[in-house]
Amino acid sequence: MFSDRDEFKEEFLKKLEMTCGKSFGESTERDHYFTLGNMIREHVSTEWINTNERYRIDREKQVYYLSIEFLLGRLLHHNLINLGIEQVVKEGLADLGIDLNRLEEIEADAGLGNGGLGRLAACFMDSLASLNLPGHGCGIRYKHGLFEQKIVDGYQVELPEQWLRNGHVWEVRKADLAIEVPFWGKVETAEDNGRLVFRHVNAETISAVPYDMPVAGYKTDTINTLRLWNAEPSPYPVNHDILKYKRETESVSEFLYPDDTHDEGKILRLKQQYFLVSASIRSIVCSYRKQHNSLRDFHDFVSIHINDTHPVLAIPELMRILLDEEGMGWEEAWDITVRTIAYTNHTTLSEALEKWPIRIFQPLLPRIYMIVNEINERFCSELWNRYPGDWKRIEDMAIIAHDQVKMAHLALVGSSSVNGVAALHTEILKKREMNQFYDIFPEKFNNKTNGITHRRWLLKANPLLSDLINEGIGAGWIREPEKLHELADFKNDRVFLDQLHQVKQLNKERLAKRIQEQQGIVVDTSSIFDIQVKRLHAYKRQLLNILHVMHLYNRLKEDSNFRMHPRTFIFGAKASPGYYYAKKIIKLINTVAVKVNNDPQTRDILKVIFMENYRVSLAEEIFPAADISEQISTASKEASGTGNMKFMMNGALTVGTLDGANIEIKEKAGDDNIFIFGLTADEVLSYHQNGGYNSREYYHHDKRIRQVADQLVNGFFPDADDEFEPIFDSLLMENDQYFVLRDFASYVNIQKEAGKAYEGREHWLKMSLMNIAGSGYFSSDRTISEYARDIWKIKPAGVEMMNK
Ligand code: HBZ
Repeated sequence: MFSDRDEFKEEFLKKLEMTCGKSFGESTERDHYFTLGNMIREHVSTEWINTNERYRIDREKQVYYLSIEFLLGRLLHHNLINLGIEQVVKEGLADLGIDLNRLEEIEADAGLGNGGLGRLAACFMDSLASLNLPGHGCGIRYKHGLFEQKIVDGYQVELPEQWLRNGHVWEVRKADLAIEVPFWGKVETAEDNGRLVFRHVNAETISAVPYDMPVAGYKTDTINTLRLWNAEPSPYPVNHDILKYKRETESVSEFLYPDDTHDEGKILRLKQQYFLVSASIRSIVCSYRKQHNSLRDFHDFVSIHINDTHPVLAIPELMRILLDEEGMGWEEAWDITVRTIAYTNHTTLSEALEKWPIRIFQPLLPRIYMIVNEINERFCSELWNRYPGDWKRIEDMAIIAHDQVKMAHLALVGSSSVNGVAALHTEILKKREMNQFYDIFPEKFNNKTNGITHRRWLLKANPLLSDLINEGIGAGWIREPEKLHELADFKNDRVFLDQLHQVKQLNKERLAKRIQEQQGIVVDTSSIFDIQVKRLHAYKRQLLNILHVMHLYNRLKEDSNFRMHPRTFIFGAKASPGYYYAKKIIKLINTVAVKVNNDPQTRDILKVIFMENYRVSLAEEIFPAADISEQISTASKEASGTGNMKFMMNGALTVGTLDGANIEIKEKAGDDNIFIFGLTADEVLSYHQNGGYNSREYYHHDKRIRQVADQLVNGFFPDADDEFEPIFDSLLMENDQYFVLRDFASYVNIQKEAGKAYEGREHWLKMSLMNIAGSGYFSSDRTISEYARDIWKIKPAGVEMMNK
């Protein structure tokens, strides 16, 4: 690429003049950002082409990861690191008086996702390329990513997000590869040589235009592709109201659905899903056909992974191609389809299980509906043979029942692998949620505990800690994250622990500076930074956290002997715009913040900060600054969590329930290096089964609970009126579905223990170090290696690793 900084500078200045038409003297920071971005993308294009050529010639099996969300964040710095040119570029720019960090701030986050599921897809892209695996992403190029959150008078206000406003340097539009996706119309059946043929006629088509982004692996030659589809009017419209047609067409890739684990059931959502699936599968098949004469061995060369059920129409779409275009018989087509598709489940919350009314599905996707119907009929007849007379079971398991298409059932039947995202989650799928399917397809079920890319979440986000680790154990952990284990050797090394402390302090100062700039609030960096950042959802129990803060406030006000180490409670969370209860919790957190932060008696000890517009780039500043990581979901409800891993890797100690991947974090960090509290998943599930929990008992018997619950409604917050009544009611009138009051006492105790532990500084640092040392397992490189070995059966391509 650039052999030295002088070569870089020369090229940069030349490129700046060419792309911006300005002299260096006249140019702005934005010009610098775009020049640099374009330069890098052009530089990778040779390797990008080579990678594709290699894949074509070697005919190695390819995997395609279909996801309705890719939560990428910023790409400039990440790409510089992976391409191994960060240093040269940084120094070259510095010579020109340009600060790379400032250029980085210009880039808008690509926020094409809501939370965990979308960010996981982005981490997977990085690991696939870094492990030289032939794996590509397929998604939608939403014009507006997840809404921008403003907090106005304590309330969340949503603004449309505009990441494409200034263009996007990383993408390449490939208009010649556009695919026409048909909707509506009807299916005509005819006979051809004794065979039925189906034709979808009078359809309204939408053009899917691919925008490709290069995905560069860490210091390797592999450049994979993330293909995002843009919806545009077709050149062959049938609808004569052109303006209406254009508007309707473009709306398909206009907005990301801002619901996290709620099924909105909108027709546009189903359109988006088929749009993604049809364009992706057809482009996969198209490139496959260039190398193979028939699709008979498709499954030996292609694996298609569906990220939750949103892309599940990949199953009938592949069937359609094999049946209608390739002329295969049902059995053969079905065998190939099932062997090609693998499915990951990300949640057991029933409200997130996608179901589509037939009255929407059938007219929108007439041929696909016919195929789903046939899949259902064949499946039900197999069930009938297996469980003769057991109507109830067949009704429960059917893909189509009660006038609805159940997308999870389609995924379970039409794929060869079904995985959960943490050990506990997979067990719950097998034993409970999907038990009936596990009975008949036990071989399909497997666990793949989630991971995060340590290159973004440690190497990039926390350069100070990365340098310290390099000094201690060398840089081998960047390629082999399990090597972080070697840090355990330093657990009694005072000098090393002291340096670890200094790194944490500097990261806390960086975050404190941002808080002061944005909110004008000064936070004490010697206080404990206790952080909960994630989507706002009742099961994640931000409410438990803020009720605990209210309790501490009460103690400080009422008991002059009460002592605690000063704490800064930091929250970051977006609530789905239609999720009334979640928005109430945001208002509550902000209301508590105003009260606590302005009380001269408490404000030096307690601070509450709500950070606006939580997103990937902000997360990168938050994780490195945390002392305590809040992972306090009701046990059994959080499938895995991945924020928990990001905190751990940056040396924060977890206060958490035995839920999702917290259980595995405990194993890897060691039982003594984590603060566990609350009901277990079995206890929660048995409460659900047998009744038995009565939240009012806890209210009546624990005066700490009574006090904080009453404060929601008794005028404690002077301007709140009846604002928080719905929260009070959820706890006491609706019997506290998420066991907030049940776990309250246990939470208060563990928090007290954590606070005390923090004061034993050396021991705390040792615990923190053991968390970092145990975090290598949670690299998405490990996760992806397991998917590659067990599910996709793909091998790394033989390429040169850069020796940098
Ligand atoms: O996926 C999250 C889980 O809540 C989290 O525990 C896990 O770590 C993460 C990655 O595996 N889930 C989501 O972000 N979203 C959904 O699960 C979802 C499922 C169906 C929907 C909408 C959202 O219709």
